[in-house]
Amino acid sequence: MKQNKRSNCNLQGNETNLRDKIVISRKQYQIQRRKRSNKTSEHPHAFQDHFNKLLGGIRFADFPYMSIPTLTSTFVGGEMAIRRAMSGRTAVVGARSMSSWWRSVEPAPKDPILGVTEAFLADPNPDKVNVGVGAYRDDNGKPVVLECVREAERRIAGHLNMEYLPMGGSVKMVEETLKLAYGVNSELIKDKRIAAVQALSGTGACRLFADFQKRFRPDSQIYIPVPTWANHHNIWRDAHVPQKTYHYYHPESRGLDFAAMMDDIKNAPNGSFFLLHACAHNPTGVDPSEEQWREISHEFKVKGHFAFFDMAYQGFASGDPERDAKSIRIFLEDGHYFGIAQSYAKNMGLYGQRVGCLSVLCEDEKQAVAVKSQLQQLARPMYSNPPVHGALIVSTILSDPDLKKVWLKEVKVMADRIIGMRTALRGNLEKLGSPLSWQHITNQIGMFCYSGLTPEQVDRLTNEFHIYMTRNGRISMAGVTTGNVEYLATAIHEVTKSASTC
Ligand code: PLA
Repeated sequence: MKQNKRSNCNLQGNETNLRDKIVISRKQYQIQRRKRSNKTSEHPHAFQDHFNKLLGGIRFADFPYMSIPTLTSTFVGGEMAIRRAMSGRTAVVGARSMSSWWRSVEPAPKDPILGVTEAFLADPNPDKVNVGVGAYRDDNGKPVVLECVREAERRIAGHLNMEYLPMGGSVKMVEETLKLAYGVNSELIKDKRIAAVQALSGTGACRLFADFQKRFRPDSQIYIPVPTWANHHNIWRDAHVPQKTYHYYHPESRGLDFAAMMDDIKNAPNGSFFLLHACAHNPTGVDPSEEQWREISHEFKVKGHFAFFDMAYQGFASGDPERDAKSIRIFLEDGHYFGIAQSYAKNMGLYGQRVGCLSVLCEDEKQAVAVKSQLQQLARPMYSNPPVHGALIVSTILSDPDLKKVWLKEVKVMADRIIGMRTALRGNLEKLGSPLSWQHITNQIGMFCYSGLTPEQVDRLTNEFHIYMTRNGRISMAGVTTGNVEYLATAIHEVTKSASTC
């Protein structure tokens, strides 16, 4: 009963009335109290409980730490403020109200990518195949720890103290990371024109940038390609940056819709923010050619747009991190100011270590110092400073030329295995006599194949063949092995053979 009362109460009251009510109520309460004998032992929340009757069931016993002005402004601030206030009260609220705290919380929808992993893990079938999340597997389907990482761990072992890193993370790791994106001999790095901080992998770098964008360009929006990595939408939504989209994929040709993309770039208001995938576009596996990147860069210059590169797969497209940085180098040549999110999840296999970097190219050192300090200030109340272990692994590998060589070789092995699996998957489908064209499997690059399978076909693959992938038809090629490629091809053939196109 009490719970219903609370949830029904109208909190959007008139501020003056409410304040008056509270003040009057306090006076009445004090008078009543004085009348009582000193012997009366009062419940510590008696004063706040007195308010309950006044304000339709809100239990002020829940807010004993609040002064009257705070109480007033909180409750006239609307339901959101109430929720905030209540969520901070976990420790002192009596058990009697606890069941009502989260009554209005509905289960969140399943994540379209990580939800697939959950469903896969719950399936007891021994033949199940997971080509959902983009996590690299060896040809036996096992997760891989790179040899360079193992060696770095051996070197670190016993030498690591557990002190906090600075708010901006490991300076050494950040420096090495910038070299990968901007070039080993970049003048910009030497001139200290890049504001850069260690980030919680690629996701954290994107989010930090989105928050930075909101804080310093509060009226801006972000242009996001169609389609894109699903989490991009969540990231900019939660940073309260309005989203627009731009054309990217052309379903009929299974390639880039370059003309429509260029139109969208031209038609966007001057000085717009654009999210670009630096290489190995997720989910389509379709990247602009070098020539197209040059045209994009030129148009960005004309329009004064800001490019934010998400570079989650450097090395995974071609097998060479240098080549995969081509888009960025083209923008550098053209003198842009841009931002980059970098991640070591995929190219160093450090998924769970959450190590990455956010960088923002600035006009001069002074500006870079200011921007970096603001990025740190954004990080401080969120997670204070980033974790140390993954950063140390990265800096150990990249600052030792021999170990770096081992890494480069291993990246190439991973990319090549994926390229080999593309050929095998296409070959198997053709061998089965599929009437459809599967050329796009080998044309696309990076971790994913945007197969063209419909959500219904994907559902059949899951329900009938225990093959798990995202419902947009994205296949993580990193999960395909010589052991399961035939099974995968047979199942795909089975669900597509009567379709005119896939
Ligand atoms: N940006 C893009 C384009 C990505 O595809 C991913 C990961 C990230 C950023 C973030 O990676 P990180 O935070 O781990 O560095 N995408 C994965 C995993 C591999 C995921 O969804 O989180 C995917 O399966 O799409």
